[in-house]
Amino acid sequence: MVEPLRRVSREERERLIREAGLNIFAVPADSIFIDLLTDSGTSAMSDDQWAGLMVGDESYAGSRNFFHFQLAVREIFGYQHVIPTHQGRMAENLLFSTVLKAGDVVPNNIHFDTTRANVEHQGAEAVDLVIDEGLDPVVEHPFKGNLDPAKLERLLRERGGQRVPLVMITVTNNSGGGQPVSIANVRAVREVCRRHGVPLIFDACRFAENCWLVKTREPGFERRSVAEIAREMFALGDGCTMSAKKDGLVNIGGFVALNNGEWAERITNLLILIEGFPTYGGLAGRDLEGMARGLHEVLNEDYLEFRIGQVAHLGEMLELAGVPIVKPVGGHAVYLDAKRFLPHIPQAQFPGQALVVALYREFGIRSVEVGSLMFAHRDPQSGETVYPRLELVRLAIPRRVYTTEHMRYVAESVIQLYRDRERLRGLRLTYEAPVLRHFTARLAELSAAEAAGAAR
Ligand code: P70
Repeated sequence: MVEPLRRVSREERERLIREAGLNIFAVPADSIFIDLLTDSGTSAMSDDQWAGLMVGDESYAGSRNFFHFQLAVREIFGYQHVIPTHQGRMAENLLFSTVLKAGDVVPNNIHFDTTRANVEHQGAEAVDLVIDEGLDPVVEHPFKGNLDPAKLERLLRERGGQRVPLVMITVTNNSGGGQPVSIANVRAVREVCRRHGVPLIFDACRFAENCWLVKTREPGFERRSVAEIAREMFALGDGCTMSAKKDGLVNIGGFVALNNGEWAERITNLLILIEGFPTYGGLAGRDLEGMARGLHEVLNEDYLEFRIGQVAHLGEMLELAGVPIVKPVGGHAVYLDAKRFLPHIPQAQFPGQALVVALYREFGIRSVEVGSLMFAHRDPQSGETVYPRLELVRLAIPRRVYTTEHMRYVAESVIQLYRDRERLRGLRLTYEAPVLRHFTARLAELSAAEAAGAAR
């Protein structure tokens, strides 16, 4: 199947982004030339997955596709209890509303936006404990997604009064640049968790990409298959949440998988209340079949080599031209370092979002900000705005969709924008929602005088 791409004139793009309140989420998708907003739900399904849709069994209870799906998850992840959901944030919501209480603490390498929001929605605190290298866009380290075991040990000791019902590790670490976590690190974190009696749960969205990077970067794993590496990794934990819209290679789907039968039972009861019967969990039977097949396909090493290679190639083209990016390039995306790209725009003026707007307006490319618009928040004690260390713009590559030629167009566009960077101006918010504001925020461009005044 081929999909036409539409070229939209610069005037039309200028009008559309203005009408969208400078929020790229509000621009209609058919007015976008190359869409790198997300790798989530945007992958192309294979012939085998499409064939699987044709054998969808839409029985309310006990659909055969559920059993295929359950078997695939048990084989790949090794967890006994498999609970389907319509996407990742529902898996998070079900898990957190079952096991968290107000005042609890949840450590993670870096929580992604929906994960943090779902933890905070329960009145609990989301704490990011990535290694220091993971917060530095320039330093080279093969596993910048690693969770710092010493920071975890300290937290578990010092927060004696507060409950830590689980520790999470996000593979790969999306908010930190799609960076992988090593098996050695998972072992070290596992050991700290074991000593303190705390379960370890993976956010497994991009597990196959993480395991491929283990195979190619971690000594001792060169000859192991990605499937074996995945089994080894998940055996070190007690369960996972998953958005199958990433490494499940489907357009919709997710799950919670656990070894703890008591948690699984409570989650299943909540699932029936808000999502659906336990053998479909908010999905159609055919969607479960697509996931069952996608979870196996994603472990194909020819595919992974091409996939990770395509992302790396985009990174190399940008780096050769001196464009500041997060190094090394991780799994699913190249991240532009907006702080170094636009040093004349202070973080309070959303340099990342200014870059996102310009990439669309000038070249029809959609990217997403992972910086102050997504993560800045007011400190409840001091009332001051706390800015994230990283101010990034993510160019996420959908799986099995774009060619090298498309990547070349993206690279040439970003390089041209980098040459013209001094023309870009900062932004200010005109509307923000109380949670996950980046999805619906509206912004305006500062005038030259306003920008100079605000920067002073
Ligand atoms: C993305 C999407 C989703 C996600 C994730 C991790 C590590 C859980 C989820 C939730 C979200 C997004 C961001 C910007 C633009 C569009 C979409 N990540 N954990 O692209 O899963 O979306 O299925 O509820 O990355 O990274 P779900």
